[in-house]
Amino acid sequence: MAKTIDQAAGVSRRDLLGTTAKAATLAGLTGASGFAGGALLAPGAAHAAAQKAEVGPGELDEYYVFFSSGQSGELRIVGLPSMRELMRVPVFNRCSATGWGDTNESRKILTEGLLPETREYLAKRGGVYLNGDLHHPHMSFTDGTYDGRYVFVNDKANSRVARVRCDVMKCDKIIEIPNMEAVHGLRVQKYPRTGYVFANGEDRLPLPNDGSVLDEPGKYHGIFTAIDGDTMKIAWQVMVDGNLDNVDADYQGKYCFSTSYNSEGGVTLAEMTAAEQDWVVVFNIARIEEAVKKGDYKEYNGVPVIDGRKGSRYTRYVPIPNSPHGINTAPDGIHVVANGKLSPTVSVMDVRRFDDLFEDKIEPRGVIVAEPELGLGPLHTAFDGRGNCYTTLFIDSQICKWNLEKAIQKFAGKDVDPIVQKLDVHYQPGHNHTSMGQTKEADGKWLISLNKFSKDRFLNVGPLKPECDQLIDISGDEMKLVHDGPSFAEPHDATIVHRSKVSPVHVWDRNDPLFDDAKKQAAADGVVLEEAADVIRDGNKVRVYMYSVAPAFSLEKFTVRQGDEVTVYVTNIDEVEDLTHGFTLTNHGVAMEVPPQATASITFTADRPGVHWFYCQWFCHALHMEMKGRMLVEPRAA
Ligand code: CUK
Ligand code: CUA
Repeated sequence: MAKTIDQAAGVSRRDLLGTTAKAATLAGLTGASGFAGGALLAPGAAHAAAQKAEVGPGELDEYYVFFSSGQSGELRIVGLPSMRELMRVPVFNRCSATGWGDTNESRKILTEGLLPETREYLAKRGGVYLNGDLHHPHMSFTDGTYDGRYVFVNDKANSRVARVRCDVMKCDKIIEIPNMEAVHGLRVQKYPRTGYVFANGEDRLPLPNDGSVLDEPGKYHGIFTAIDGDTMKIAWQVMVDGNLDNVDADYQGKYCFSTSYNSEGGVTLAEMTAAEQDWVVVFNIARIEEAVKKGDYKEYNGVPVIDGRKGSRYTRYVPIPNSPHGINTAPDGIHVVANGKLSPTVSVMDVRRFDDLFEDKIEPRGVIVAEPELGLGPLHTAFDGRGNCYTTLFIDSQICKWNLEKAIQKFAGKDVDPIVQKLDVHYQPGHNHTSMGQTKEADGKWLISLNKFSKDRFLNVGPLKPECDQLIDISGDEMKLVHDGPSFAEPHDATIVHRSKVSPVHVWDRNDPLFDDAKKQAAADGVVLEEAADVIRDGNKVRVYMYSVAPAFSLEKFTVRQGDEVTVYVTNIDEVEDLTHGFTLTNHGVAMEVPPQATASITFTADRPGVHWFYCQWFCHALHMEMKGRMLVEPRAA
């Protein structure tokens, strides 16, 4: 692929890119920001290369990218290499289009996994959280690669973990994690399968956090959580020292490991960054499972919590220079890169040494096999499957490509330079990702850099700017920037999955468990959802059943009394792909998506006497504008 483009672009473009790379390297050495290097990128070069990433009208992308959206709280699906946004999957946010957060089906998912005290708190706030901070989307694995079942995501804002079904691309489970606050790092077990979903509790808290301990930071703990991805129940937790940041797992199914900052146990910025070294905590999964079996734990909120603080047999603490952030297992299944953040280095651990580490045959630092100095602010590392690593340098605004083998040689004392190339990105990258690069099937074709600042890269839209996600071709010897993509707040992380791994359905299955509650209620009311045009009164509760088929609802009108609690069930009996209907009731804040062969329901109080129209808000037919009906609300007797 790269060959074709090189030929098309000719030698002069290659020379230009060479110049850019050199300038970028210099900029990196002086610690200058990316502006100068960016300006050097010849417009012709960018243009010629961009053709390669273009996916023509009607053509399909080769990869799905599951993008997080940070404080927007949703999951986004983007096609790669086109970088076209294909879908938004609401998870922790309220979605106006789909009714997520308001339909009965979504509210059940949003509330059933909450702790009792959270439910009590939310009773005064509408019953559900409307915000979330979704950082880390990761697909389930079988045998070291993606299996297309689920994408798991975290919510840093309200301490939750959620699961998205990849057959329908909808969230089906959300659980709140007890005993910790701020779920940050999230990754999944790669082998033999997922299995466990690992989630880091970032902020330290007293345990139990019931007010008996307040301003005594010495009594706060970090908590690491393992969730069973099949049942979405918490399997176990481990109490640790320090703040847990990011997490990853090995390809052997034996260990997982978290970067940790604030080994100081401080609560202010100065305290948290005082020490020269923090650590990576390595968790021994077999020993922890054994502890759960033997009962070597304390139970808090129904969860076994194992003591994994320094000195415990369940964990090891590997010293790493100041405040490591990202942690990434290489596709070779052997090496794990912890990224320095406040240190210009990354630390490479060899997982084959972890057995010795746990048997105390080597010192904790004995697992380190390389520690190359890459530049300022290393945050996350991606891999191409050919022995190269790509590390984001937040402060330098660059991606540093470096060779793993050379870094190991250098650490052993050989005079080699592991750095291959530095490429300016725009600006301040956080995560970066390679195609299939977090699996043993890394294919080394594409890299995306998720940049926190866009500054001057797009038309100015006012003080709040989009982020800038850049697509980089890594198939050749040199990294080449081919595309800038603006994105709204704030993709932190992404998972690039080859399309052969995922096969979503086209229409819903009428037997889907999502519709079970509606079916049960309908059966109790003697109603068949697919043929329904019924209004069932049950005291002051009214259940309205209708189906939709383009361009009409089965009910042209229904009548209720002021003050009734009304539940509307709509079943879309159209079988045609993409023929989604909706149900919006004007002046009631009621709206929901009803895709083909699905049932959706929503409950509200009919407190406004008079005539209110409901309509289909998904443009479904030439007579879509006429797809509507009336709710007649009889005034309360005086
Ligand atoms: S963290 Cu955001 S840049 Cu939450 Cu994955 Cu590193
Ligand atoms: Cu149905 Cu528009």
